[in-house]
Amino acid sequence: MRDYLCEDTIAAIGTPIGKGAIGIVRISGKGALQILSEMFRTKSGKKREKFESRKMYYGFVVDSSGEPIDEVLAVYMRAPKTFTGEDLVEIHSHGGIVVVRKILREVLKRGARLAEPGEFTMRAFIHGKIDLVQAEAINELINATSEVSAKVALKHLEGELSDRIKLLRDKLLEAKAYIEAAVDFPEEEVEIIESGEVKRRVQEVIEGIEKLLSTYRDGRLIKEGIKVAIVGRPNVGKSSLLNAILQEERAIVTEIPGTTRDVIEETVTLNGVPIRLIDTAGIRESSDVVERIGIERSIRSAEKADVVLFVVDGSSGFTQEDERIAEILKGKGNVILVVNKKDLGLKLRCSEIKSWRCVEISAKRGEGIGELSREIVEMVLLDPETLLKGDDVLITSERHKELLEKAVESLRKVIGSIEAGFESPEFLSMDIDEALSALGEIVGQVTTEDMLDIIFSRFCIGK
Ligand SMILES: Nc1nc2c(ncn2[C@@H]2O[C@H](COP(=O)(O)OP(=O)(O)OP(=O)(O)O)[C@@H](O)[C@H]2O)c(=O)[nH]1
Ligand SMILES: [Mg+2]
Repeated sequence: MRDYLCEDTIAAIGTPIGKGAIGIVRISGKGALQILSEMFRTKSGKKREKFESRKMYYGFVVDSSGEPIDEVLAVYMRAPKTFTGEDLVEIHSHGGIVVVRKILREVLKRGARLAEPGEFTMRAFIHGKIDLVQAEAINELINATSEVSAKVALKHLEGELSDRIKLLRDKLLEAKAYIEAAVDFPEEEVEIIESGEVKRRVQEVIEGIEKLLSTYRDGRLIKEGIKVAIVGRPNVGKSSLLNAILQEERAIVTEIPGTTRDVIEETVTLNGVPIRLIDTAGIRESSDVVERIGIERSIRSAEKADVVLFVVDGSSGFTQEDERIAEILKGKGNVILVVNKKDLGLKLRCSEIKSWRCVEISAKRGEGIGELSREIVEMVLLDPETLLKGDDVLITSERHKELLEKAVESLRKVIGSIEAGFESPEFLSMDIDEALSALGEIVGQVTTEDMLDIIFSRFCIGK
């Protein structure tokens, strides 16, 4: 159970479990220093009376019977100038599962509790070290799979999105002050509301929020990766294309039609942008139950994808089976026709294709893959160059998007009421409060335990 009052001392392993040069156990809370003092011995085997804050100490940690567990470097950081805002201890031991776990076990025996996922970061938030957007950004940064997504997360961590939200909140508070004046001076009420000051400010906030909302599509693509589904009839070279892009033999390739039965997903970075590549079962009429399930999944993948690579075997032209797949993909604006097997000579050329973007490739020889990558990134209108350099703050979280939408909705009501000229200032004020509270929830000025639970349970233990 998470402790929102932060009364107990928490501990966890902060490094990945496995072999490594060093492993780190972190302890946060009132008991951290006491635990370190009990476990730590100097090189000559003596207990240490005093630990200065932010100083590394070399020595040993011992178990309850005084047996050494490992040679370590340990640091104590005094509250409140620490990540969590509490007393924080780190014990750096040799990496590897046995030693680090043993140290953690000893720490727990001495009164610490195993931290829940994200609990260190949650304490940082509760103690006002970071706001909620920054807390979420830490997780985003840890989970970033591409340079661009790491960069966007870092901007959030540095507070750029939080600042933007704060600015919008401040402007709304100004608008609210006008409304409150109208409540306090009823005889001037009409004049105050009609002066346009409230409306102008609310309108500006709506525009600011809408600008942020318009970045969500790019933000989501960057964070989650562009979903690219490879579909087509059997044997056209879909799995070969997956392998060519990944530059490894990930999927089984054979000359037997119907080789791929299930959906295979792999992540790769193309031009700095994360891509989730999805290889699917070849689509055809089939009486085989397993294959039919696979085909249904192929069609579903195509429906859910940001980009669909419709692969055909250019050496045999556009067949009836291809026609049927084209029928399924009709009307979708995100399809790239991939004419494969160029090395065998093509009966179908991209110059004949009007309705789709088209690229000629040889998956077997790895030809045309660069051009195809560019087409994919271009299709979703992401420009990696600008994204990496750009100063724009992008929103990447669905939670933020929903709250921003909620705020805009309330503010539109305010504008509507002012224009209709019949709402009393108290009602206007209530709608502005709703918007303020939605914006407040983004940065964590307004929170509930449930909400924190959902957010922090997505973190790993030890962060
Ligand atoms: N010459 C040539 N052969 C290719 C090319 N791409 C794929 N092939 C061959 O085509 C056959 C089928 O390739 P796969 O990649 O398994 O085709 P698939 O579309 O995944 O097939 P299913 O999984 O059955 O739907 C294999 O024998 C490949 O070696 C290419 O660019 N040129
Ligand atoms: Mg295949």
